Amino acid sequence: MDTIQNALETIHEKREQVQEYRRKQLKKTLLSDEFLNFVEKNTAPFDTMIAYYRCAIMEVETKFKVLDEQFSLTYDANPIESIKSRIKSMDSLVRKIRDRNVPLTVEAIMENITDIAGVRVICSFPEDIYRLAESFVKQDDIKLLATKDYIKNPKPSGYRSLHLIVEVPIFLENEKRPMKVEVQFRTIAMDFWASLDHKLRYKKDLPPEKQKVLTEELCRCAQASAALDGRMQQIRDAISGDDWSECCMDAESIEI
Ligand code: 0O2
Repeated sequence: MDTIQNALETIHEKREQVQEYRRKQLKKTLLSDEFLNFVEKNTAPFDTMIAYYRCAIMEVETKFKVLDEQFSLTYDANPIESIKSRIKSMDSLVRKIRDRNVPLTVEAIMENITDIAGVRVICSFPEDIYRLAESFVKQDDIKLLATKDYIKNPKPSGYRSLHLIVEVPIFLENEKRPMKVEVQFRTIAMDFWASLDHKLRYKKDLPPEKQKVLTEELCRCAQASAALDGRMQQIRDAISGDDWSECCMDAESIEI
């Protein structure tokens, strides 16, 4: 009996330590007292929500792994270079909740914040992005909620990526639950650019003039990198097809 009692006490102590660690971690971030109170009062539903988003990420990742396998059989090449997934950070989540005046309830957060679960699919070639995206949204358990095509319409910063907001079901013990996931498709070059741009955005202590010069230079890099993506696509098309003349002509006309 004593052994069981000791074990229970140890579990209780460990749980307290975990809660304390969690409180400290949360306080290190930008979170307001209001949000901290909300998370503390809703620990179980909040954790459940995050676990459901993790499941949704697993579902979506699996779908892309399956498509990658099938494409490699059909086209003799894997279109996906890598898949990176993330649950939105607390700071970023709180910023969005505040910016959009989302009520502090788990239901309202799940309804209004569509990128808590994010899956980034990195491809070598722009055409593969559209082919994959089309096959993905055609699946009968995927509901497409929104599309933002920053490849055809890049952001002023130069950001390029195809964003899809989808709903995907997760299958739990007694229910099927639709979960929102943001899928970002990028080429390797777009991803390389976005990670450098991200570094610049988070470098808050740069003098404004330097920030401006680097932002402009990054914008030029985005154009050069898009041109390079186009040329690489043409070379790939030429390798797999007969008509290579257009590839060489266009390549000369693109300045990097
Ligand atoms: P994090 O760290 O990923 O959480 P929506 O979410 O669609 O309702 P929002 O936030 O305006 O509305 O969406 P947007 O601008 O279409 O896409 C948001 C995400 O795209 C960002 O996530 C980035 O991951 C990426 N993104 C958009 N614009 C840029 C850009 O100019 N540079 C870089 N590097 N990434 C960009 P979050 O929410 O900012 O952050």
